[in-house]
Amino acid sequence: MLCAVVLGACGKGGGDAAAKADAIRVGFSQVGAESEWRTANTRSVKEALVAPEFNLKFSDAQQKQENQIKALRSFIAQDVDVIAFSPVVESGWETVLREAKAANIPVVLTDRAVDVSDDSLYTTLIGSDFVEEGRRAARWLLEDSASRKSSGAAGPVRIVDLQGTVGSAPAIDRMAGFKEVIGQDPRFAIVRSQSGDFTRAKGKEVMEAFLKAEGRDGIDVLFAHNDDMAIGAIQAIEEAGLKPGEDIRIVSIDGVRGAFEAMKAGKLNATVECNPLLGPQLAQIIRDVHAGKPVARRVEVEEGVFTRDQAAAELPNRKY
Ligand code: GZL
Repeated sequence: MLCAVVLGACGKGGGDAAAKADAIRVGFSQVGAESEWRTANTRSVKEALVAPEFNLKFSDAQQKQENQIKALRSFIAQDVDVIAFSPVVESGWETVLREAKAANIPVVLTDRAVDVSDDSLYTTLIGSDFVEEGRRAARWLLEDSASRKSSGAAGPVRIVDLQGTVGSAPAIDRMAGFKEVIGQDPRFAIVRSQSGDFTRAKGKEVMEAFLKAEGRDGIDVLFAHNDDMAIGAIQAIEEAGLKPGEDIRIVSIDGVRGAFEAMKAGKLNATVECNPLLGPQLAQIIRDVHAGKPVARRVEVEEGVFTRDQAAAELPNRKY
């Protein structure tokens, strides 16, 4: 076992040994290119896993789990040194991860988690605390609602919830964190909840349906699980003749450039940062795993919350 683990961590024998000796062969399966966040994440990974230290095999799954499973099997067949991937959804990974383990290829999860019965099927997870991101969005809403003069309108603050990809860790956990803070508060009611799959186009489509179902005056707040869906929803709100950021208060998550531009224009009220720039930390984790060094089971990233009044000053500092 020890010998197998050392061999696994230190690269493979056979084949073009000289090339393998020079480069850590990494198979990376990315969710897709569905959002500004994902684009920035891909750029960060590709900039960090560069030759000659790394030999990166990168695959874009176009948000389809079957494409990710195919990619992982291809990496196993190519006998890479390390597999890294951002799982599009939490479930359905047990079999292919057992194949990677049987091939003695360590697996590093980036960004999103998996739900498996055997934690030894992956070495570590590097990414954000999505539950805390959901809590932060709800805490902003509590402060915002407290600071606004009560309109005297009867009943609770009516919230519509634009969820991320169904079954994905960020969608599940952001909702859990948001509900943990306001779910039991009678001053708030989540009146509609539907997935916009983290894309602008779907976010606009779902917001149009929310407005049609609830009526022009039936929505007070939009909680969007990412900025891209919020930006799509802003278009729908404007097309309905309403003022985003005023008639409907909007809080979303990611902190991408588009969100800061929307806040600067007064159309988005707050964004909870979710840092996509995981490349350098991922590269170091892969180096350590490849060298057989122990790595932390969970590596988190530092993040903040930004509001409309901070947008203009912060925009020039944004790295994604
Ligand atoms: C979060 C990441 C999510 C982003 C979305 O870490 O998985 O996926 O919030 C992206 O923008 O599509």
